Amino acid sequence: MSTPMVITAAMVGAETTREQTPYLPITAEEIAEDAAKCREAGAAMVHLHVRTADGKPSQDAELFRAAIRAIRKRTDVLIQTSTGGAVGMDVDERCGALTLTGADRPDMATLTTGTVNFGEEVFWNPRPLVRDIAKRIRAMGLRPELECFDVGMIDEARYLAKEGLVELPGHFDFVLGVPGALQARPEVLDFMIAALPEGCTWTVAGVGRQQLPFVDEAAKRGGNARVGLEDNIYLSKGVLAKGNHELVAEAAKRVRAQGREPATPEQARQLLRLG
Ligand code: KMH
Ligand code: ZN
Repeated sequence: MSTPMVITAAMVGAETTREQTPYLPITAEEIAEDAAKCREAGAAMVHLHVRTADGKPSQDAELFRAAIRAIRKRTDVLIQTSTGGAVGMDVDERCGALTLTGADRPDMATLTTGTVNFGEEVFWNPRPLVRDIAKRIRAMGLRPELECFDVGMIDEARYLAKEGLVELPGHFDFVLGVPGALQARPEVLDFMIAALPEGCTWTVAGVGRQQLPFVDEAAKRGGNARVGLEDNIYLSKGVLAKGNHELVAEAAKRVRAQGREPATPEQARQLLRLG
């Protein structure tokens, strides 16, 4: 039997707007309703950003708390909160979700291990800032998803492990296709996988039109995939996805076509060593 495949739904993000798609969830209730549908469609985890009532990207702890509570009221999907936020946010703002404790604590948090061009802007992650976020994640007893927008960020994770700030083997997310960064091509994915430390697991998040094709690429290679409105708003050319769940349903179809099954949250917890 092949390993179940973890589908993560990156539901909100910081860049997608309601002008681009009316199906972007913004309020806690909208996020929770779509998250429950994502779980039914095959997602084991959601990657979470939050927004203010007027749709602006935010990392506010209370907005995260409301979204996490609403999601957990409806579904058992795992919740991975963003520490990336939006470009230009400072470290305390980015780490809003890392102040949540008890029943509101997320299951996982992202950790981007280096700086990268991000369209016309820069997603700023110098070593001292990455160390700071890594320490906060570790202090909460969480394991990070090591988000890598380029291959050097994998080596940087090794460096952080030497400093004792992250544990290896760990779980990586390759974000491929951000304008100005590493693009989504199959040979790039092979190179990223080959660069991983022994025993690590990985997810690939293809941005834009490469999102769904990279579910196939991940399934073929024994990896995991991320889909969702953070990275792509189209189900097919010119057809908007009517919510994250439609992208998850399409991903699950592709996973099964490759002879694998979408993982449950419990299986994902085991596979990603979340304890
Ligand atoms: N919005 C991007 C600048 C993360 O969630 O950790 C960064 C991002 C990464 O989305
Ligand atoms: Zn994100």
